[in-house]
Amino acid sequence: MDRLIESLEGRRMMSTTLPTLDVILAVASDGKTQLTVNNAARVKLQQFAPGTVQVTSGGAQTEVFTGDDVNNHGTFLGVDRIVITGTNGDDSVDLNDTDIPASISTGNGLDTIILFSSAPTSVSTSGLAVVNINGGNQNDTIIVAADEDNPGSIMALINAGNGSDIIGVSGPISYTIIGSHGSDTVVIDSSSL
Ligand SMILES: [Ca+2]
Repeated sequence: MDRLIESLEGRRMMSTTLPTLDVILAVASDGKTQLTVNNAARVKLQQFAPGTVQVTSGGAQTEVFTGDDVNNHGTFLGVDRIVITGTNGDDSVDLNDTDIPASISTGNGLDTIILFSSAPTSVSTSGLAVVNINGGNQNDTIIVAADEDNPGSIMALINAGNGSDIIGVSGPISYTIIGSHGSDTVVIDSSSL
């Protein structure tokens, strides 16, 4: 029991150094319902198909949480677009199931961006989801993976920015990679393209 308490205290101390996550759902000037996530130092977004998680009406559902249940930021309905902005520190951004167009910018720092499409029957009224990723300066790790059963669902525009970046692409994805300055490592799993 003593060891469990020590472990929890350690996690709490680490979280105090992170900036406050800022999550806003609002209708943008173009009429799209935009989910904005600012100060995304350590954030994970998971989209579920309608009806799978406490949904009472149709439309896209996105759950946003920081990876710690204590900081669960809830479920958001009717999201047309996701805009994620990190910090100038080291960010970790996970976006799962990406049939909603998204933009991810993580600024400076050693950032890790993981994009994974996991829903074989994801609902999309707009066709291809276009995901813009901008890793910013310094050494970033960017992974984009699509589910084998969900071909053509992601079109990724990856700008790794300066620094020695690691970029991985896997699955049936349309992608464009801009490495910018620095010695980048690009790994393409083309077996399923
Ligand atoms: Ca950053």
